[in-house]
Amino acid sequence: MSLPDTILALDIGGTKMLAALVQGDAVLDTHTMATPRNGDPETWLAALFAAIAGWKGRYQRVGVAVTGIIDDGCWSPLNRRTLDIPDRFPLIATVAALSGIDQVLAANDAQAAAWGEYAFGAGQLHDLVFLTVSTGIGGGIVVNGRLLGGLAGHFGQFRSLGDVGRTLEDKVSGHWIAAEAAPHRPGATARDVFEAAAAGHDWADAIIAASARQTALLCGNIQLALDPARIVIGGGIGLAPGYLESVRQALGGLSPRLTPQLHAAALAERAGVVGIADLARRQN
Ligand code: BMX
Repeated sequence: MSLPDTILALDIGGTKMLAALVQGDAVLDTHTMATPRNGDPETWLAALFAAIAGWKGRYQRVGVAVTGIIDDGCWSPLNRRTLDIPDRFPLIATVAALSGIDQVLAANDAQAAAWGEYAFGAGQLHDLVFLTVSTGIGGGIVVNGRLLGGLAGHFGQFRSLGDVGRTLEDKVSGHWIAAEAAPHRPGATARDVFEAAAAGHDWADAIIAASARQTALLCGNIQLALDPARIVIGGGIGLAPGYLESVRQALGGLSPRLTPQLHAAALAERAGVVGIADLARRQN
């Protein structure tokens, strides 16, 4: 018999879609699919629900964390290079129809992960800023025990003068790392670049170091803006071997008072599903 607080949690990022059955911080079952880079989110979601059809009856609520922003139950992209979805896709209505459940909560993926890390992971109930360095760069902010919603935490969308049409994440993220690698190794993914760096290729080292310097600068600026007790770093790039250490090294010149306390995300790639499940559970 299923317990009343089993939540179906979905985390839809720019690279993969993760479905999980979650109780508290325990992940009971998972299913992963690559996020299609084109087409209609309705088709992707239908495919995901077909793959987990056997879970029907095991969950009573649904939480959906997505790359992009949610307004009035609708999902829109901020940066189409991270994921090219239509504006104002009716996410909550679509998931309610596919799941047959009307209690559906949707939120930004990094905000959901920030809550997961705060409640169950590296935050240990300390106020924090969570930063995911993944396909894009996302973030979430917990202040006085409250998760900020709306645009809050979208650090990847920061811009600099002179960068016409480009955002910070276009110079740091997995998407950027793969693009920088193309002249050296056509078709290489961000993961291939980390493997090449581990195998001693200087070009790969240089790309990762450039990304880590930008992330360090961002963390220093976040500290000045919000002075969080911790900055928790997650995402496929953020948690890749050696990355966090490179960010710490790049922060080396700062005075101790200005230096952020960096922690690796403890829930790793489960942070989004654990976080959105807890937020869905708390919803009346
Ligand atoms: C982008 C933006 C954020 C998201 C972040 C990380 C889009 C589609 N997404 O900044 O909402 O949190 O990427 O997303 O505009 P991920 O897919 O890399 O996890």
